[in-house]
Amino acid sequence: MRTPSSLSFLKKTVAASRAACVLAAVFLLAGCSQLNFWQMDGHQTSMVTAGPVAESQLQVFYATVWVTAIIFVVVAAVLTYATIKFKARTTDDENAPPPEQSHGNPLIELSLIGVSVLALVFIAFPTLRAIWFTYDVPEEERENAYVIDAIGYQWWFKFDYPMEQIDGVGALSVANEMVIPAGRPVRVNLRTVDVIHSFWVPKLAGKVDMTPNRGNHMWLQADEPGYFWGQCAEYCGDSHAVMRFRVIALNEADFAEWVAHKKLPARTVTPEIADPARAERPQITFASFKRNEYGFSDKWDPRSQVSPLDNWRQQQFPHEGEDAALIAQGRKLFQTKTCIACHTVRGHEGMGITGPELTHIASQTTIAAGLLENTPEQMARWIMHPEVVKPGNKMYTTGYVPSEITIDQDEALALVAYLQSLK
Ligand code: HEC
Ligand SMILES: [Cu+2]
Repeated sequence: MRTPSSLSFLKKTVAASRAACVLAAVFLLAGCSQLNFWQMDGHQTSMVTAGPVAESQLQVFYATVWVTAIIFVVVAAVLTYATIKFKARTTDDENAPPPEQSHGNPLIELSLIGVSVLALVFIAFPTLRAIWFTYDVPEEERENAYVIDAIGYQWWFKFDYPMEQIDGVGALSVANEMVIPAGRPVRVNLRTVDVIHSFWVPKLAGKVDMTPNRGNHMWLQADEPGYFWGQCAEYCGDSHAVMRFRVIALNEADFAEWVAHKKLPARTVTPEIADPARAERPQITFASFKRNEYGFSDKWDPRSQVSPLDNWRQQQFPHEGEDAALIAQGRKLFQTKTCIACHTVRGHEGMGITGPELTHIASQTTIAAGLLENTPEQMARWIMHPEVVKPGNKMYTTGYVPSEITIDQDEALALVAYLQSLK
């Protein structure tokens, strides 16, 4: 039998947990508003889709949510009803013997099984349809599909364009920013040179693994031109969390122009095309690096007047005020600092294949696998201290460390001037 003191303890516990629930709800709401939860339109949301593959996956999600929500409401209602209706109200109730035990009601149990099976079938239909649909480009559109090979490296992505061959070189190759034609299905062949990675562009298509020694593929389509955030979605080592990329979808004419331009060898800045009178030496303010400070490119200010796609477009034009002499000095340093061992600048020096191709590095919006904005300051930060920006990255561990490479401020200025001239 319960003593009054244990009863009051019980009441206090109930009151305390009620207060805890209210507090938790307040924090949850505050947190959600912080995360733009209600709009659900973050860069890496899968709730706002931009193409048919992501859309079909979202529909599966909703089907599952509705079925489970209905189950939740029914079960919670029955539970609430039983709790209130049959609760012990008096001491007599509390001391009453337990009701007569039975083996249950066969009708209720059979119908519960029946309803569960129906619920599963209801979820299975859209799921199976989506599995078939997302597996490969639909038969009738396969002819029209564009093909890209995406290859995972610790901790960046390489994109080869087998449909765009360059004489004497092979397929067009870029890194970390995959440009695709909008309104056209794109088949992405997934490969990796090292560990398992996973290719994920939330607004365009769900995750598919890049598995060692086993080809994999997926497809996606961006209905309209746009700029999309992507991310490796399978833990792959030290810098997995900052192994990002971008997908830029362009209309047909813009895409053709992009391809034609990327096929060209690297741009060479001669004194004739440079205008040193306007040359302003970029002031590098690099001092120390803190996580999440300005420079991380995963945030896009929603109040910004420029869309991410327009920002990308602006990045395609050469900077004003280039200094041909400084650029030439940077190009020299690019050789003497052994950058050429891992990087290729097609038409200039370098035939490295273990790092991203840098032939047109300056026209990217990001560097270091979608981590930093591609500005002179951020590029200097990356070249001088890659290990601080991206723990364990191969440029540092297999390049700077064994070859004892250090880059000082002046060398960084020249290297950055050179790399920023590669449009
Ligand atoms: C040992 C090979 C190696 C050497 C040497 C090396 N790099 Fe790299 N570099 C890499 C790798 C690997 C990455 C990709 C790192 C990542 O994002 O995780 C990279 C990334 C970069 C990027 C960013 C590219 C992009 O698309 O995001 C730039 C710029 C760059 N390196 C410049 C240089 C310069 C300048 C030098 C010489 C001072 C140099 N690298 C030396 C391997 C190397
Ligand atoms: Cu990865």
